Amino acid sequence: MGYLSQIGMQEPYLYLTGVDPRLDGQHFARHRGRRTSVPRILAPHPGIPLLRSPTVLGNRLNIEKMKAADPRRFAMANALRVLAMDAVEAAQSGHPGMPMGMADVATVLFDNHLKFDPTSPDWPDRDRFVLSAGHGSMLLYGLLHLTGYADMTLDEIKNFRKLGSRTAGHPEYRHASGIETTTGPLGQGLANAVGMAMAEQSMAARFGNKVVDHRTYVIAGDGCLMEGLSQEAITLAGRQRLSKLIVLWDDNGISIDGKVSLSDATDQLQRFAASGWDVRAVDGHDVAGIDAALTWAKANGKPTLVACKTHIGLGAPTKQDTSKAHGAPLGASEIAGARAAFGWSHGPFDIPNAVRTNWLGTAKRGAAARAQWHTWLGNLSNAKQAEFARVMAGEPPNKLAGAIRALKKQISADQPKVATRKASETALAAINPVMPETIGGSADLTGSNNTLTPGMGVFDIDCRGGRYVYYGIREHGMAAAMNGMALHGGVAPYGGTFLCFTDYARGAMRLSAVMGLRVVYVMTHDSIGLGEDGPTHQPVEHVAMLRATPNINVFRPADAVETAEAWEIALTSNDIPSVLALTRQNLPTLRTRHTNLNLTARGAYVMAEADHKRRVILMATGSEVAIAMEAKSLLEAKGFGARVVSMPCFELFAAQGEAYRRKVLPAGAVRIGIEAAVRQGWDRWLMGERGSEKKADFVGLDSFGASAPAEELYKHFGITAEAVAEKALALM
Ligand SMILES: Cc1ncc(C[n+]2csc(CCOP(=O)(O)OP(=O)(O)O)c2C)c(N)n1
Ligand SMILES: [Mg+2]
Repeated sequence: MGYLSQIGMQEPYLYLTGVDPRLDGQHFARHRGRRTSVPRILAPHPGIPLLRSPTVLGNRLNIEKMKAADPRRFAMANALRVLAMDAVEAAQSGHPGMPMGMADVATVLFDNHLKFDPTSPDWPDRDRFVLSAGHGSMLLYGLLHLTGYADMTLDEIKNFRKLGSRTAGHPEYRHASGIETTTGPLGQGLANAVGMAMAEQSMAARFGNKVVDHRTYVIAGDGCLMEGLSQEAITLAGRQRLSKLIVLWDDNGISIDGKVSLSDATDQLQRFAASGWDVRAVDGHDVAGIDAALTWAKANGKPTLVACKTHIGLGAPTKQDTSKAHGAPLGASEIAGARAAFGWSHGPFDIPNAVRTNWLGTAKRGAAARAQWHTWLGNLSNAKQAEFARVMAGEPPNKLAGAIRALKKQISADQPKVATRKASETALAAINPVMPETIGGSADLTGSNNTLTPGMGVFDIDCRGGRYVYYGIREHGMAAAMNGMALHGGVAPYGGTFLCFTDYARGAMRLSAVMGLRVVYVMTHDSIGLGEDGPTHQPVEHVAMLRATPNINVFRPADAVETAEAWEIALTSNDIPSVLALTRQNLPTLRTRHTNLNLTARGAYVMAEADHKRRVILMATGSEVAIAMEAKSLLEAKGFGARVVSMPCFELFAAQGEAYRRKVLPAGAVRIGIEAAVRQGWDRWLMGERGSEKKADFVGLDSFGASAPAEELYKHFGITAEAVAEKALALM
């Protein structure tokens, strides 16, 4: 049986053969020196059916055909289209074109495939639906409203993009139930979905594939696929053979600047196929074809791309198929014309009851599946059920606190001289056995990031119970996948790279913060202290940049005890990501007296009190706390009392009450900040908080570092105890 008949497609789609597969329509025409209407070839890859692009759908005649083919779904899709047009018009901003083009695909997905239950939006075994093309937010809001999510009222739709509404310009996680992730930065949703699909597999390995058996569906646009991040996501998903990941590509050939062909000639089907995906092309307005393609996608053994050839702004008389439909209100006459084309006689925001009933009916399938799921869950032992509930709620295990306490005690007794990246490995070796939901990994720097501990096993196609992910050299993809895992729930992701390559992961790290996700970034080689690799690898502005980002805890622990404490905070903070900036070079243990209290949780604390009358406060983080301790000795030897304040986490210190901050940073003394990085971010502690400009200085860096052994670099850049003591003396 041919592919077309398999997915229920007939006229006017033809197999094309004998055409140079490297040439799409435009290239072909240009090749011959003139522009003709040579059809674009969608699938010129051996084994992939060649389809001729639908060229006429979308005009009046074909809208009639769509109606005739399936009046019920046609009307359901029109409801999505008019809600998008009307909401964007009311807001006088937004993106109507994408929802109008993808309404038919979304209708078929929700009507016949997606497993969801609006009465229980967080039901763990629901399918995940990710609108990666987040600018088409009205498609998601329309779907949530029409399928009966209680918090997505018609008023919310009418208040699209208004302050305080659930219907933000782009879908915001936690603003409304059914929004699985924040999207808008293109490509992120697609990459989140990879992590969701991995988490599903991991959870299925732990709890059985009856209790955990769901798919992840993505609607991605041309923009999502053009972003570099998509390459990382696609190749990771292909390598991991995430067969329950299904991407529906809104192949409308249009982006903001005009035709996609202005800037891209990629054969996406070949790209995905080359990365290990199964791929199919379908007419995105042919509901029977979409339905068949989804049935096929669910059955195959690889991640699946369904390229849905659509018309952006379907039905808009002059704006359809143009970038004018992308991101602006269509205007009254276009809206009226589209309504006429659809045969839609209802006013703005008015959805006829029959259509509403059909939409509400789509939720029945999920309700039945959820009832069945409860039976499966009930078949697990009580202990297993409790464990499932615990990990889904993101609660740390009872044993975690004890494990950290024991480790700290051990470190204070042994007083090892180790790099904090090594201390992090030691902490993980204590944590991972008592916290089975952790999923670790590294972007090809496992041996440098020290992220792998014994017994984790490797997460792989035949070993979904493995807890270590070889992410490959995909920092951004790793970060976005970790976001997806955290969003999915049930797992606690952490992943490593060099702190300098925060830049590569930044887009997704920002979204960890925006969404408030428990994701732990293990960022090693955190300063010039990494030595010989030189300026390209030596972060100087990264800690400042991370601190400038709201809602991230940035830890720069001074020794192995602080490292263990930072891990405890990171894993028990369920609504904020954490960055652990860790050294390559060895550091002494400074916390030699054990206390059960997690001092790092205060953000800053007195590491060593002044012996003589306090004249100086030395504030430092990470590797520079040891330098501050040496400087203290130099000053004390001269009779000047110096307090050393370790500041492993600015954010947590800033969150302490005034009384505590005053205790740590009292008025009067000279203040020196020490950090092998740029000064930005330090002035609050140096000059604010009862400090004064005349009595404050900073020892750090304002250039990119250099290539040499670490010790030489510290001397070269003047980050030494002597330099610190000198600056303090100069201010007294
Ligand atoms: C990372 C990122 N870069 C740029 C944008 C701005 N932007 C929003 S939509 C869009 C075009 C996307 O084109 P496509 O996905 O084809 O959407 P369509 O026009 O088909 O709806 C751009 C550039 C963005 N949202 N995210
Ligand atoms: Mg597009």
